[in-house]
Amino acid sequence: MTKEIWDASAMKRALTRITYEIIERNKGTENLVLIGIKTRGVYLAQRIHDRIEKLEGVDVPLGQLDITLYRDDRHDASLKLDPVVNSKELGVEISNKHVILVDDVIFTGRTIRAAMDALMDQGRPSSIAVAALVDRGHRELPIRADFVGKNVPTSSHEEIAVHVEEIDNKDNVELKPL
Ligand code: 3GP
Ligand code: 5GP
Ligand code: MG
Repeated sequence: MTKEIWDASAMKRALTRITYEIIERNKGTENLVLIGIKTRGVYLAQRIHDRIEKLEGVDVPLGQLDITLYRDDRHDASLKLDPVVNSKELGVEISNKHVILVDDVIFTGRTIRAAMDALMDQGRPSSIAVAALVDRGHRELPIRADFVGKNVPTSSHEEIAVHVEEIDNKDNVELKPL
């Protein structure tokens, strides 16, 4: 059975809170760069960008990373999904910047690891932090999110559906059986 965890207004509030937290922790917006991870992370990063612009009047550089999952059939016992970086084209300069990676869901941490590799191939950021709308647990690497909308403990038979207006014609977060 699908359960709605957040409706559109709760999701908007969480993004607003995350935006304030980012500005507070960075002591402003200096040297800040937002990088959204495709697909939905890009739209969430855009929203954080727009909120920063409203609050601080600053147009923070906004880039994106194309990381998708593919089924790793090299070890078929697991048949797990592994992230691949499809394009390292970020669209922004990251050297000496405080980079915030934005994704909809953080799960095993492998996507963030791939994203960090891609970033560090292209420059030397002063720092990298992670913002995720939902942390569903099950980390397989020593990686954490610095800014979290909500921690949602999930089983391996469940997944989180994050819907965004831009793609899904609605904003909400649901917990669904696989
Ligand atoms: P999204 O980023 O556009 O939301 O990251 C690749 C896509 O895989 C994501 O798209 C996400 O929606 C989808 N996905 C959904 N459920 C899972 C899951 O349980 N594990 C993984 N690895 N990806 C999932
Ligand atoms: P990772 O396991 O690498 O942390 O997550 C892999 C990718 O799949 C990330 O982009 C993450 O956003 C997405 N993902 C993992 N689990 C879920 C989930 O339950 N729902 C959604 N929508 N995306 C997920
Ligand atoms: Mg994602």
